[in-house]
Amino acid sequence: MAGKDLLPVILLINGPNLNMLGRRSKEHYGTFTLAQVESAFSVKADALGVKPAFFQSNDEGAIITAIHESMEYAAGIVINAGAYTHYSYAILDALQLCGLPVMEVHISNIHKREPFRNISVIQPACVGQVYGLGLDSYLIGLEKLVKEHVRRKSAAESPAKMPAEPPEGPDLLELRRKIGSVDAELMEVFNRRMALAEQIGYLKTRSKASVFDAGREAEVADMARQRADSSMSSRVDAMMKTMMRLSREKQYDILLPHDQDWKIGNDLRSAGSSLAHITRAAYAGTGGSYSEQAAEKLFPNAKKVQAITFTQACDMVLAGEADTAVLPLENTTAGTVDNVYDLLQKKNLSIIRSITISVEHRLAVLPGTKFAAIRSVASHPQALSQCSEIIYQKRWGTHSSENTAFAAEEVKKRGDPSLAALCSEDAARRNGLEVLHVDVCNSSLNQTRFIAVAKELTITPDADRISTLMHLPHRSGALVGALDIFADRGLNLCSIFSRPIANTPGEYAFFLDFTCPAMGQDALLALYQLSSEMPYVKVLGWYMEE
Ligand code: CA2
Repeated sequence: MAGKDLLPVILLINGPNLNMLGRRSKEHYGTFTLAQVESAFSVKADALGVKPAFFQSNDEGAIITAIHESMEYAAGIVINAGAYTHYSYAILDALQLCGLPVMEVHISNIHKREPFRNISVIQPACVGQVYGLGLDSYLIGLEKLVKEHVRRKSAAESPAKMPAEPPEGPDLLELRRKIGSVDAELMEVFNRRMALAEQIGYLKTRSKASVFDAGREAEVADMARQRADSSMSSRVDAMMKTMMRLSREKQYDILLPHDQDWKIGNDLRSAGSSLAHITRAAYAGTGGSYSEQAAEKLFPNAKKVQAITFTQACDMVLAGEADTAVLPLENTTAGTVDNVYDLLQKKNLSIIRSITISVEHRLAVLPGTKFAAIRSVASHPQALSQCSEIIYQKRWGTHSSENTAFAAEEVKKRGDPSLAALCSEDAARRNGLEVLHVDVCNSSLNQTRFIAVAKELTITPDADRISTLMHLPHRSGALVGALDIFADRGLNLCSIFSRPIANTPGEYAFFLDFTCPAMGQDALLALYQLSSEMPYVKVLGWYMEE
């Protein structure tokens, strides 16, 4: 208790009729109740490092006694003496004799009301007078009093800088109980705010006004910051951001079913739901490439069509020469295949399926070649980086090829025993190469994730992953804000990646993937919100991950 005992006590006295706040005369005294005044006063007192005490009475004598008694324990008084302000010399005397610093406060602007209210007879006993700010008069009065007039029992630093002593035993319980009751109040206020947001949502179904209004949000944030202790500004900002995002979410819940013009929603709803039309699957590489293996696993009945590059495979789809192109997107060791991400940005293609396959590179040489004779290796840059450790150790030179199967072909064509290929077992066999039994991969768990892209968006009933592409606004916290929208809807982020946006230096496109069932309402609502608030949002696909 030692730390607590050191806290100066500030007594808040409310005079006659103030127990009726919130019930009548709302034009003068607002809609808040005395309980809300006391609760806001407590929060402010906590932030200022003082302990609040409360007294209200409609009786002059009782107020005077409370002032006398406060001399025993209080370090200052904040008083709204009600109508006694204007004529109680008895209260003036009590305040003067108690010798404590006193701050006079009024909810209304007493100087702009009836002449009798312009006069305060208790003013000579007070260090100041705050009026006309509604509930804030109490809080500002308290802050001024504490910061400028209250002598601390400990000569130590200010409470903002002085961390509270760690609570022990019963104190912790007591503090938790208090937090519990603050939380209950918070929930009441939260419910009220959400109910108002809901009403605004319904208004906007008619007015079509946009849900996000940066100017209005800045105003609300400023107002909140002004009501908080300056040391809490950034926390108040974070809380208000969350509050406003949740309010917007409530409004989007209401607006989505009424919005027939939402382009993404209409595209998603009119997407195909079957992959039966996929009879030709393009892949980049020759027979035996990992892309061919992925295409075979994804579409066993489709005819496999070879392309030289990833771009060519995509163009075949766009030209109608293939129904899908199977492309590698990321590898557990070597990371992302950046130019496939770039193709997803540039080409108007949708992801319709994805699969992860184990990639086991082999060291393939001309028959009869000894390991020691190898001087260089050929493969796709990804494969070279997946085998970088042995390449570095053996000081091998590297030749980059379009894909791993081409590398095997190259070794066969050149007939040079010092050149080996890093390729699949299948590619080695098809080119008559011999596989040397050496571990070449940096990691024993080497997997590559492939995607199949098509011209039309197709959402099969077993879809469980959504891939999106977004451009974010130049605002601090924009990425966190976008992620929060998904998190608030309970959606799991499974991948995030960014690439520069072509021709706009310094700007990035974000690829965000989430797990969620086909056409799940939560995902639709998150997309609806994002497409309303972000400069650019595209659904790259909603598909099944094998
Ligand atoms: O503005 C203030 O805070 C006052 O001190 C309030 C006093 C008034 O007599 C002063 O002139 C200014 C009275 C408060 C009366 O409170 C009511 C609460 C609910 C309904 C009617 C009155």
